[in-house]
Amino acid sequence: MGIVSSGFMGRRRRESPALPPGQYLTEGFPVLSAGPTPHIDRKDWVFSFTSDTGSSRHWDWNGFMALPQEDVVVDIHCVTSWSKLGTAWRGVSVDTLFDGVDSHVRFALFHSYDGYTTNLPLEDVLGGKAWIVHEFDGEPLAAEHGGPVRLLVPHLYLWKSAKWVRGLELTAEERPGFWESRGYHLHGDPWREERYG
Ligand SMILES: Nc1nc2c(c(=O)[nH]1)N[C@H]1C(S)=C(S)[C@@H](COP(=O)(O)O)O[C@H]1N2
Ligand SMILES: [Mo]
Repeated sequence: MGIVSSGFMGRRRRESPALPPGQYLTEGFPVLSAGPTPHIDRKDWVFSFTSDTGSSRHWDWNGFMALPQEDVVVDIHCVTSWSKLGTAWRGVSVDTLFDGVDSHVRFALFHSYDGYTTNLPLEDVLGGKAWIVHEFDGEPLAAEHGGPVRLLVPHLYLWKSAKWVRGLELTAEERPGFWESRGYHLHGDPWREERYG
């Protein structure tokens, strides 16, 4: 990248070692959804975990809130080039959902209440890398950002952080999700600029 004379730029892009290549900082929190925002009542909300053999476990709202909760502060990066640093979330580690699960498959497909899906290798959601979150900045997660509950996978582009998440399915093969089957990269690491497949 060359040096751009500042007079031509409406707003200078701030350089920061915390920013992956091609990203700029935003203080706001843009909303990006493929369709209308679904409104899911907490009393109707259920999260389902389905194994590759078809067995499943479910958490309703009270069961989910009774799981160990974690507070995480992380940077998030959207493939449309904005990044937001130091965002604060509260929720359940995906590791907790896997307690007692003995799986031999390598992939998961996450499903959402709006029909959205996204595929993730288990190595990207286990080991303290991903959470099912219900609070942002100390407040219940707003519906447009995925409330009551969304997936948060901060080390990958934000399209992987499925909003209005309703479950995960273990799969032997990697099955491309909504954006991954429409040209986005299967993996989505912002530090490697894995934007498109
Ligand atoms: N269920 C669902 N999750 C979704 C989406 C969606 O359309 N439906 N959009 C994805 C995309 S492309 C992005 S960039 C982020 C945006 O999250 P935000 O609206 O909270 O900024 O949500 C992701 N999760
Ligand atoms: Mo996106």
